[in-house]
Amino acid sequence: MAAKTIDTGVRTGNPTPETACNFQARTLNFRPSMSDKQKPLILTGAKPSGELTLGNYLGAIKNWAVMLDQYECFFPIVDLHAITVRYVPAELRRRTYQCLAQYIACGLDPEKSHIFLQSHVTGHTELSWILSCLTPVGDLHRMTQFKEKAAKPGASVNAGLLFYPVLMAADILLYNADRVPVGEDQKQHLELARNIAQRFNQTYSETFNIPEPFISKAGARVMSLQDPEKKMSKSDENPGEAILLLDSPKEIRKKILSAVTDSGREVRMAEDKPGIGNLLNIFSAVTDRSIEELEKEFAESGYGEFKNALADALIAKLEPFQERYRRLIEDKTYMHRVLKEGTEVAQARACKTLSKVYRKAGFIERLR
Ligand code: AQP
Repeated sequence: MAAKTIDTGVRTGNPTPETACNFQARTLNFRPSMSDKQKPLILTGAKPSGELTLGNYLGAIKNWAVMLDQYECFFPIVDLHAITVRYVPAELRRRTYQCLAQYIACGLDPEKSHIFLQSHVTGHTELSWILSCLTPVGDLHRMTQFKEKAAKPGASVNAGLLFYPVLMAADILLYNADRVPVGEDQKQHLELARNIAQRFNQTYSETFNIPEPFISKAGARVMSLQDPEKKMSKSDENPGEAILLLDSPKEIRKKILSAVTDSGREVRMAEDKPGIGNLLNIFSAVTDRSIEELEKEFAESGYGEFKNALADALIAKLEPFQERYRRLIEDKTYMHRVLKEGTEVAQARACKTLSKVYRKAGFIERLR
């Protein structure tokens, strides 16, 4: 096979080539602990393309926070993904810090996980290029998120928007993640990442784990408050569509009370009740109570009483989070330390994978 004839033989004892990458790994002297070595690795992140929403929290971050003991956790803030749409540089910087403080305030403990910025680790974009050469453009054109974003009025349909899922595949494969916890909206991208990994393994020989999606049932897809057929997003244009994690109690109540509901007045899950169904899902995910229990409790209430109770639950849930956030966002020194430590571990692992990938793909090792 081609891969065998072009293999440079590093595995048989050749000295490791000097690269910017492995230089850093050596200087930082990273050694994973025994317990970390034995744990499966998860990797997942959010992009600082706007303020984090309740959808990001319930569909993703809340579930990551309970995985800290069971997995070795890599939580990048995927800032390079945030520039596929028009953006303001100063806003990106502000939102990146906000996202970091919100990760920690949501319970992603930096002592038990590796939190870093995608743009701080050499390897994401390099691997993405190699993977893009194995990805049919037709596969990318089929991605729902691309189609939706490209169809928005005034959208700039740049190559980055199309190649976004390849960069996402690189984010995952660079760390050889075993599992990727995401909301349901990212399932298609993850499937593509699996296909790309398989294609690389078949073309060059076994290199990547095939990552498994991990989609929690509760909150898997939080829908827009104004259009329950569409998911809640950071980039929603109408502020009434999404609850932001930093919304004030007044804003939260106003958004919930004006959320679209359906005809009738019964609070129950039904095909013809997508608006109430979405609010019930949110209520259930926020309070960890079952839908049946909530349906029973609000069987005699109208929508108004139900919505007010949901607003109360959300405000109570977000209050301690917001207090932690306010303390963290003021402490840049602490945030920089978290990023530095996370980057060191991530970079060491990324370098290892990248040098293996280059070798397998037939590149000559960089010389010392
Ligand atoms: N509405 C949602 N319901 C459940 N999960 C969601 N996620 C996002 N929206 C929902 C999950 O949040 C994680 C981080 O998402 P991301 O920032 O990487 O990108 P995204 O999915 O594109 O999020 P947004 O909010 O829709 O951003 P924009 O508007 O900028 O595109 C992911 O695990 C995602 O599944």
